Amino acid sequence: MKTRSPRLVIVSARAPFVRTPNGIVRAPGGLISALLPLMRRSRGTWIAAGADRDACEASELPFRVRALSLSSETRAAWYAGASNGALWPLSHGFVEVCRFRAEQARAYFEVCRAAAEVAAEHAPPGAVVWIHDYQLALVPALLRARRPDLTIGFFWHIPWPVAENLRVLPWASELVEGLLGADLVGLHVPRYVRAFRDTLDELGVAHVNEEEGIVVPRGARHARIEAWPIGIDVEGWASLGRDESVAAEAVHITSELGGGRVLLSVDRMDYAKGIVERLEAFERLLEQSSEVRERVTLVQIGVPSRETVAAYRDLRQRIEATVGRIQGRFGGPRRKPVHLFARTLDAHELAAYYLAADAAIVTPKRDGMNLVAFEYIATRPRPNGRLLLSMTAGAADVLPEAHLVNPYDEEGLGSAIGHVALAPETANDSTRMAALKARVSRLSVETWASGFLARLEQVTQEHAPAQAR
Ligand code: GDG
Repeated sequence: MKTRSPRLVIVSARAPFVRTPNGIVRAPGGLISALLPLMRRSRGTWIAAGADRDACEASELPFRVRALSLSSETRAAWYAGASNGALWPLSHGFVEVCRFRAEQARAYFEVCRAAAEVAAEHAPPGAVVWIHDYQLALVPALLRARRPDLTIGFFWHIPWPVAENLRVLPWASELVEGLLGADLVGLHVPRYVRAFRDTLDELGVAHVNEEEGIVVPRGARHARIEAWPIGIDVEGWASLGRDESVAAEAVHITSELGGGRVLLSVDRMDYAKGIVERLEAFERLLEQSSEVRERVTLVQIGVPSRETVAAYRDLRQRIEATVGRIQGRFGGPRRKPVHLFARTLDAHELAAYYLAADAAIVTPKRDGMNLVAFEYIATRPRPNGRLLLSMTAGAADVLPEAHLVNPYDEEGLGSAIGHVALAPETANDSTRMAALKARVSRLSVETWASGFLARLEQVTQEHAPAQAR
């Protein structure tokens, strides 16, 4: 199987493991959740650009992890600056949050060059190199210049920015040219591929539109851009959901929360996830409905994230202040309408919350895909519970049976939360959840990774020259 090939090299910003006060633990976040099962089974090399070298060396892994030597200034300017202070907000439509600084752009170029050099050094002849995400977008072209023998894939895990927004990035052309060094660029859903096409039009890059995606001729070769929706480790989550100790913990959680209805949200603390807006919508429901006041509890798991970026520190304060205000207005000695966990839970605990929740409230303002929606569905052994999902998340395009909501519509968001919290579950809900379970099963991370890698090898073997328009 292609995914077990020792010739596979993965390049990402973060390492699969990080050092914490409790020892070396799995790093949080969707990308690691997706790639770890794949790399555990392979004997390749993982190049983690921004990783803690000690954690890489100390962890006992069935594959090699290599870190770059970056100064703390370069790392901060690349990661907190150009990546999370510019590309992340730009891609999620938060243009006013973007800060474009020349020294941060220089650091971004420098880190991409360094990652390309390490990949060029470690990749065996003819290897497949799979580069991940917006922090490393220039690596494909830089690596190809050094090692034309390699097959290069890239996956962009966040939304592709609309052309109008990308226009304000001072190095938009370099970003796109960097990506076009890959043989195959994957985005989550077709609407991001359409946005990429708009970008090519805007930049005047010749391309051919095909049913599977876009073909961009690059001299003797061509780059393809296609939609490859990511999935999760379906069996891993399902087996946690069947675990007796997890089920017992779920019963315990429900009873500790007072035995009423439980709503669950799980996010990194990120402004794109719409956490404050969701809390405010819940606060309005508490104002309006005595039933919500008496019977409904919202559990918000909010893993602290990117706290070196000011916008994230401000967000955490706003979240904590909003939860405090709700508690002050509606809480009492025996009743706490919102529980906020500002920490990472272990997978067993998280699975118990997925089981305990009558509904998952997944209402990001914008999200590349959103794996929490998938995990909630996969963990539950039976087709019960409800998923409330933003129409602006990539997941909405692949999970159409969810209860879809516009996270920018205040009244709509409030009434949708009220509905999934209080309306008795019907046969229609269980039909919808059964359909969602079938979809999530088909979208496993294994299928995604092996499908992408097989397609990558296939497109590099196609020599027919593309006809540019
Ligand atoms: C990016 C894109 C895209 C969260 N809290 C805990 C915990 N988590 C895990 C979840 C899930 C992951 O983190 C979050 O994944 P998401 O997909 O929701 O979001 P991002 O981190 O923003 O990921 C996203 C993804 O890449 C993949 O392409 O879907 O759109 O933004 O797996 O389970 N895990 C544990 N404890 C927690 O407290 N164990």
